[in-house]
Amino acid sequence: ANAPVNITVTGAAGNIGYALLFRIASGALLGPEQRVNLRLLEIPQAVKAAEGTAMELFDSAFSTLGSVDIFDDPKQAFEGANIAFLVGSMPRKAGMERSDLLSANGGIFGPQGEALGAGAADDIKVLVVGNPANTNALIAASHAGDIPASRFTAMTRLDHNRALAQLAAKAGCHVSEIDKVTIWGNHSTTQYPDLTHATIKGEPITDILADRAWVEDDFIPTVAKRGAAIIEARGASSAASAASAAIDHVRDWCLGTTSAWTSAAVMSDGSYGVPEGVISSFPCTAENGEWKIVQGLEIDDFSRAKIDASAAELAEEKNAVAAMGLI
Ligand code: NAX
Repeated sequence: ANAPVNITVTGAAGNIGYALLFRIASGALLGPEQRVNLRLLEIPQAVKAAEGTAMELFDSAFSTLGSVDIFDDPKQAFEGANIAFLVGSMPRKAGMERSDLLSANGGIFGPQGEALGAGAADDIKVLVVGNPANTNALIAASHAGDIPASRFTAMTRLDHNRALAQLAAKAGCHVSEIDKVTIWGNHSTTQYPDLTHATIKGEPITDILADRAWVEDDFIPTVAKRGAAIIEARGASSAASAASAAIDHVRDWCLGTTSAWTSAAVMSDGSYGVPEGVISSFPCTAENGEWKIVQGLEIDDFSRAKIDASAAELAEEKNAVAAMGLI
């Protein structure tokens, strides 16, 4: 058997953590043959709750679970990590100033990036889920020493999956029959869910795209604001679907994508006019443990404006954290 894979999950006692840990431990991430060791990072006040989750993991007697360890110190939690899910953060709360939001997250993701740089394994792969995810990933990457920036990614897979589900409902097809959907830009309401290249059973969706009212006034805002709609309905934010998307992202990254492409927020190399050095969502494939941005897609005027707007927001966030000395 392969050596166990060390997986660190931050925010382990939170809602997403509770859904994510059991899926990782049960083999949903790396398959039924791969043993995983879980390393849970929490703030001191939540360590007791993380211990409760660890008791339940223990009680599940998963054949793929090696060990579970709990930490309140990032240096220890990331020691030897092959994969890191950075879920715990300080998301925006009502009335919060942007500078307060960014500095609180700088205080979390700067030290976590440093700890990753100091102790993670050479093949470390980092997925940032905690919001503002793209900029938190940028902060972590900029503190991580020798770890290539390409190992720091942020999650737009939930937005991608939401887009698949909305299109399948509209077209009356199954999500598995859809390919070539893209989320561009920031994991925020400026994101651009793009159906321009989408196919169903390999065929372009010409009729659906011609229904501009549906695409522009229904599909795009529904996907971009789905997080708020879930909060409104459940009284709590998306947790199981977010955990499932996190699994999809990291599984594809480790084992390779199986569709034409998926959506992942990766370090921009300037592709499609997105400024170099921001972590933006792109159409991506993964092979041999590396994400690649799909090249050569035609971008129409509508898409151009949407991509530019979200990229501008990312550049603004980057400038703000740079001005605060957080990157
Ligand atoms: P919860 O508030 O339930 O859990 C967060 C946990 O993180 C808490 O247990 C807290 O103690 C812990 N934490 C805080 N600071 C920490 C630190 N410095 N080190 C370790 N742990 C720390 O939130 P939950 O619903 O689990 O959501 C987690 C994050 O995911 C939020 O930032 C949320 O905004 C973000 N989301 C991102 C999504 C995406 O698509 N990228 C979608 C879902 C979700 O909204």
